[in-house]
Amino acid sequence: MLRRAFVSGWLLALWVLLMPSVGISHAADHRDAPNLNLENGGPRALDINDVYLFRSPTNANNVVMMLTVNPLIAPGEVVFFSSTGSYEFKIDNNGDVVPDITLNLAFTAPRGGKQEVRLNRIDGNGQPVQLARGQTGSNIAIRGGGQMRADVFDDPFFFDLDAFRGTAGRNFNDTNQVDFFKGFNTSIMVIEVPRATVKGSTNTITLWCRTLDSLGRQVDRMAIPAVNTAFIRPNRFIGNAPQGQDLKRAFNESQPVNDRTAWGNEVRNALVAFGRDPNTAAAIANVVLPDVLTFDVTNAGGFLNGRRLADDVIDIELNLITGGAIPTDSIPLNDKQFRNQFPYVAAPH
Ligand SMILES: [Ca+2]
Ligand SMILES: [Ca+2]
Ligand SMILES: [Ca+2]
Ligand SMILES: [Ca+2]
Repeated sequence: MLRRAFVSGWLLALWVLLMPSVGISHAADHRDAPNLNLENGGPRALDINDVYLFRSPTNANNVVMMLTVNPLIAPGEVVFFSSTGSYEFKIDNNGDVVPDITLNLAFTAPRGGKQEVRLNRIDGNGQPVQLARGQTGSNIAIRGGGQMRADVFDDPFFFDLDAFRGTAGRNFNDTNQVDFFKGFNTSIMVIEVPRATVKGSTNTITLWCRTLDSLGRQVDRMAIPAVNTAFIRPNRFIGNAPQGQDLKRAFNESQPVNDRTAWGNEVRNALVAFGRDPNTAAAIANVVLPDVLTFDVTNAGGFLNGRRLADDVIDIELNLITGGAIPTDSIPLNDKQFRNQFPYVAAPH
């Protein structure tokens, strides 16, 4: 316990040292970069929180993919998907981390509280093929099998963020466990399709998601929880002025295929700063880079095999980063029970 207290205090001291005082909520990927920060006037609807990928519990031949955006929606707050940008699931199915299938979702401006959504599939650099079209808030059939839905739901992510940051007088050793995301909603795109429509000659695929602005520029990307938030150095600020290169933004605008070359040093250095020896740091860096979810479409297990809704990814990553010194944030599950059928996520608060 003494060791845990020491490491925790040391980790928190490091964290406080690294944190810019701009009120960013570092989490799975919620508000990960200043240009996505609502307080700075950033595009909240293009800020990715989380990506999920798992075998359908109701049909073993189906794969479920989810992308959550719009962090920290309060109950009753009316929030929409971007109608100027778009959302993409990038699937690699031949092991080179270069996407072979893109599933693109685009939304119209809201009318009467609803948006029209179109799902297009793009194979390689080919032409888009429309797979689905319908309204937010309804299940929409997908051509070739499966269904999709886009709506506001309970945020499925759970984490004692204040204890991690050492904010609100909290730490991992106190007796007050609080899920920072309890009671908050988020905007979610849920897609369930037959695995045969996304896999290649083997059963392994990788997935990452990205958001694009109105000019088609990549704004945010995410797959493994907390890679950008935990390992990439934040901006340093003098007053409100950012100093030097915005590494978190650069990470978001880069491609996973280049991750080990571009970000390997950054992640290894962060792990050494967290107290890991260089060899262990290098091994862990090769687990979290490239930042894609790797998934056997026949395997019902969870993270690091894809990511299921209930997987305690924070505990798994705390163990990985601290070598077991901090085994848990003591938040074992979401504040709402997940559904056992499509769309699997819980109704909004
Ligand atoms: Ca994000
Ligand atoms: Ca590929
Ligand atoms: Ca929740
Ligand atoms: Ca936990």
